[in-house]
Amino acid sequence: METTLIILKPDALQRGLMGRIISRFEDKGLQVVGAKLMTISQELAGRHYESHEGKPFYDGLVSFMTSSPVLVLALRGIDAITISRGMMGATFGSKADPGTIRGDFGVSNSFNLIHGSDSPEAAERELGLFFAEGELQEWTRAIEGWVYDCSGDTPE
Ligand code: IDP
Ligand code: MG
Repeated sequence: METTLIILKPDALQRGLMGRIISRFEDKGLQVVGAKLMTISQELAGRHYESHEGKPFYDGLVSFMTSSPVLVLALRGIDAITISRGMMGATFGSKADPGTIRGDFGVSNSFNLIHGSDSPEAAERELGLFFAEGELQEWTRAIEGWVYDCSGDTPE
């Protein structure tokens, strides 16, 4: 099982899209193991996006991400990182395919609704930035045995 860090960005909250976006992940079968409504500080935005420092869009990105509250989620599942990146769609709303979150809900290239970790290393680092020890909930869903085939040694 993999856990990934998702952020519903300020535009998703301002536009009232939180529930519809979370529903997509729940419908798919990913498990919510962490959730936090917060306003990101400049310092945290800088650490989260440190690999983009110096790029032309960096200042605008930090200012956008700190401008109003976000919903931070930790989602768990087999291949949760790749699955959720696929569900998010391409970075730019104008290019993202229909059927994806960015493709269905937005047209902007900078207000693109959602962040998702892009590798296991990034997920570990980003989960550590947003969730303290013990904040992720280890829980078994009542539906687990119907989301995955659990008849063998590992869920499939
Ligand atoms: P990703 O979010 O799809 O992983 P990244 O390339 O990692 O995309 O960029 C991080 C974020 O920076 C994007 O989600 C978007 O909000 C913003 N961004 C990236 N490129 C541009 C750009 O060319 N103009 C404006 N914002 C950008
Ligand atoms: Mg990225």
